[in-house]
Amino acid sequence: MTTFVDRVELHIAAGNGGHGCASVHREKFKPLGGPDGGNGGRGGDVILTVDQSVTTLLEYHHSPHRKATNGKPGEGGNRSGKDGQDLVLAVPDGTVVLDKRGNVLADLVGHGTTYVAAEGGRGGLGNAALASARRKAPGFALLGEPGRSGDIVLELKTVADVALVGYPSAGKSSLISVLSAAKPKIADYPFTTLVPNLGVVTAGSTVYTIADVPGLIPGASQGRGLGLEFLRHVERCSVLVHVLDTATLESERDPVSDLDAIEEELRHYGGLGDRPRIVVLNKVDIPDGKDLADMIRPDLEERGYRVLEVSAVARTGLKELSFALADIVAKARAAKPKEEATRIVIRPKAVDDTGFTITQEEDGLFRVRGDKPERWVRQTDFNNDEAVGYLADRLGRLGVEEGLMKAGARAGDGVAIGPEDDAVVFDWEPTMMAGAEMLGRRGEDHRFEAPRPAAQRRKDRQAERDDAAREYDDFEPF
Ligand SMILES: Nc1nc2c(ncn2[C@@H]2O[C@H](COP(=O)(O)OP(=O)(O)OP(=O)(O)O)[C@@H](O)[C@H]2O)c(=O)[nH]1
Ligand SMILES: [Mg+2]
Repeated sequence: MTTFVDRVELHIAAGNGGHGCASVHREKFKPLGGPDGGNGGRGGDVILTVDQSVTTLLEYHHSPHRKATNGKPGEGGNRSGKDGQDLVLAVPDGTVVLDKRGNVLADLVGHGTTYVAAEGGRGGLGNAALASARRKAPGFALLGEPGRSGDIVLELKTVADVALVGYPSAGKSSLISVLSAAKPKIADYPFTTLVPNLGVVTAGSTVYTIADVPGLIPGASQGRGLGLEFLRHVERCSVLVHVLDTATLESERDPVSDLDAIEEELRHYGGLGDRPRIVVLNKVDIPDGKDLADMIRPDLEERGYRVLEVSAVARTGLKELSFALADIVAKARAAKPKEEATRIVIRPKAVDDTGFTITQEEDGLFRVRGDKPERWVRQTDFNNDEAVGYLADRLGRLGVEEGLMKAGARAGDGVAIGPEDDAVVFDWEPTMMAGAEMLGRRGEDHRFEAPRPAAQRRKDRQAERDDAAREYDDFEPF
C-alpha cells in the first residue's frame, strides 16, 4: 500500500556564502604586488518547484532535513570561490508552504511554479574587490553570509475541480471509479477511504479532475470519524457534489437529514460557502432507494439544488452527471483570471534595503535594526581591526552615527546592531569624523571595542552554522 502524506515539516538550510580572501600578489624577485584576494562564492538556494509527476510529500516525510551547498571561499590570484549549488525540491501540484506559525508563504499551483524557500548567503568580497584609490592594499576581506535556514511546513491541497462529499458508504469512491479510470478501494464498511482519491473525467471537450474525501459524520468538526482534516483537499474545487445514499439501512438517517448534517460540518470548516453544489441521489438501482429519491426530490429542488439520480453500480445517470459537472467547471474556469503565460517564481518578500531604525530600550541600550547594517555586521571579521574600521565607515556613511546622535546617544552609551538574540554590542564613541575623513586612518579606529560577549556569541554561532550538523533557528517568514 502506498502511504499518502499530505503534511510535513521540513528543515531547510540554504548554503552559506564563502568568505572573501585577503591576499597580496607575490612573485619571486619582484616587489609586492597589489591585493589579489578573490570573492567568496554564493551559497546555494533551497527552491521548491511543482512537478506534476510528484503526487505526495512522502519523500520529505522520510528525510525532512535538506541543505543546499555552501559557496567556496575566494583564493589568492583573484580566484573567486565557486557558488554553492541550489537545492531544488520537487513538490506536488497544490502544495502550500507555511511557516511554523501557520502563515501562508506560498501557494504552489501549476507545473513549474517555483518558490525560493531559503536564499543562500552572499559570498564575502575579497580584498582585491575592496581596494580603492585611497585604500590600495586592504588587509582584510568580508566574511560570507550565512544562508537562511529554518522550518517550513508543506501541506498538500489537492487541486481537483470537483469534490465529492458525503457520509461513509454513500458511494463516493464508487462514483469516481465509474466516472473516471481511477480505481479506488470500495467496500461496504464505513471509512473505506482513508485518503482522498483523484480521478480524471472527460465529458465532451471538457476534461476535469474529481476527488473524494473520507466520509464525514456529524461531529466531524469536533474530530469525530476522520475529522475535517481532509477537507482542505476540497478547498480548491469549483463545485461540491453531495453524494446522498438513498438506500441506507440506518433507521435514523435519510438523505435530507444527511445533507443537512454534512452542510453543518462544512459550515464549521468554513470557506466553502460560495461553492456551487449539486445533489446526487445514489443507489437508485435499489427499488426502495428509487422510491425515496422520488419522494425527496421536490423538497431538495425547492431548496434550490440541482438534483440528479444515479446508480454507481448499475451505471445509470452518469452521463448526465458528468456533463452537468463539466458545465459548472467550464464556467468556473472561464470566470477565473487567465493563467500567466510565464511560470510564477515566488521570491521571499524583498527586505527594505534602504533604511535603518534606532530605538532606545528600557535599559538605555540603543538598538540599530536594518538590513544593511545587520548584513555589514555579519560580513565583519571582528578579529581584524581594519575590517572593523571598514564597518565603522560603512555605518557612518549610511548615517547611523548621525542617527544615534539625534536619538540622544552620548559617549559611552551601549549600542547594539541586530536583533536581540543575534546582535553585536559596543560602547559608542561619537566622532565628527565619520565617513570619508576616516578613510585614511584604517587600523586606528577605536570606536569599536574589542568584541564583547554578545559579539563573541555571534561568532560562536557563526562557527556552529558552518558546521554541517547545524541547528535550525526559528526564522521569520520570508
Ligand atoms: N446498490 C448499490 N450499491 C452501491 C452503489 N454505489 C455504491 N454502492 C455500494 O456502497 C458501498 C460503499 O461504497 P463506497 O464507494 O466505498 O462508498 P464511499 O462513499 O466511498 O465510502 P467511504 O469511503 O467509507 O466514505 C459499497 O459496498 C458499494 O458497492 C449503488 O449505486 N448501488
Ligand atoms: Mg470511499
